[in-house]
Amino acid sequence: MVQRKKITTLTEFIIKRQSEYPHAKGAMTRLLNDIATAAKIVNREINAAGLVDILGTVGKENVQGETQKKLDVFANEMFIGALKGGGECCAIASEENEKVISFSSDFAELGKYVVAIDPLDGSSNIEANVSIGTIFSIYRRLSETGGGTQEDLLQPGIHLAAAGYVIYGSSTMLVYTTGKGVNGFTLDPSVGIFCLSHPDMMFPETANIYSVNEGNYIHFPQGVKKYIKFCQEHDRETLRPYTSRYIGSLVADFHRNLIKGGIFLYPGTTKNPNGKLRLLYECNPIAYIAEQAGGKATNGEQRILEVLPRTLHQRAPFYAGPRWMVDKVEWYLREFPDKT
Ligand code: AHM
Ligand code: MG
Repeated sequence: MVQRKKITTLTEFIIKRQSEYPHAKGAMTRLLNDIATAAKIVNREINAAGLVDILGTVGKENVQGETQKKLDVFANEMFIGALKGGGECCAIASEENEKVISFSSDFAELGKYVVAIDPLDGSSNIEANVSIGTIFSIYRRLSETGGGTQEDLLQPGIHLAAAGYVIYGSSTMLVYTTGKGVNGFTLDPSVGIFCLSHPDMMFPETANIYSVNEGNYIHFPQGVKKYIKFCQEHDRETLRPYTSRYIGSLVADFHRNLIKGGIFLYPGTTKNPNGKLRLLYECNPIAYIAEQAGGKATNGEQRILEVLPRTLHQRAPFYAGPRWMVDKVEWYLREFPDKT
């Protein structure tokens, strides 16, 4: 008889984790479930994206007479709706919205969490059928009553209660941490259930990938230029030259590097000293996962999770990967500072 391994679903897993906290009332469990449910609906729409041209173009009516929405707008509305309806969250900051969306309720007590979300990161890749993702961060609110505020969301990453991402790739995965390791769940599309497929994810000990948009090389800080040259040098013992891999979709690039071993770099440039990625929606959650997987994330000078956010959409240079690789970039940045 063929022995099958017992499948652990995402819901089973988070409930089991909740039981490790004697005073937990299940709010985080419900919140993560709300995110997973919205992710499944977004996943369905992404999978159908290639049919949009046949069924009706974006902005026009489709065959059912419904107006087609751009996928990033759809994803944003889906996550906001799920979190609002779920009741465990009192405010959301989304990369798609300028201001905090604060929830109010006349009849129910508002949830004790706030969520920062990039509903569809890398969405410019959709038309090329390239992997994209959702990135989320969960904090406990600081305010005591009413709807959540901007201050609730401007907390440094060290105060994260949970963070994760969903990758819509060759298969769809949800990867998350609540500060006790990183676990990955693959969606079984036939039944619509996330199943534990990657328990206790850690960066592998050996790593030889570097991921950076080298088209910007000329504008990079000296230290990064030197580090890239270091990656390209020949040295058998340290597996150099490293392999260069860059998708241009943060979740996909980071996820590959987590599985195969590699560093992700999005440096500041002469034109944009803070780089491109957003501290709240992209850097902090990925940094939390990187650290929980035995790695490290920095802006080149400071641990990402210790940066105090001042505005919702602020950007930060970002380097994340195995600890020893990030240490090396930091060393180059220190040794080869830019002349001011
Ligand atoms: P977005 O939030 O507008 O989708 O941009 C973020 C994306 C990241 O997923 C990715 O790492 C980066 O932009 C790629 O930028 P670039 O095209 O400059 O290399
Ligand atoms: Mg983004």
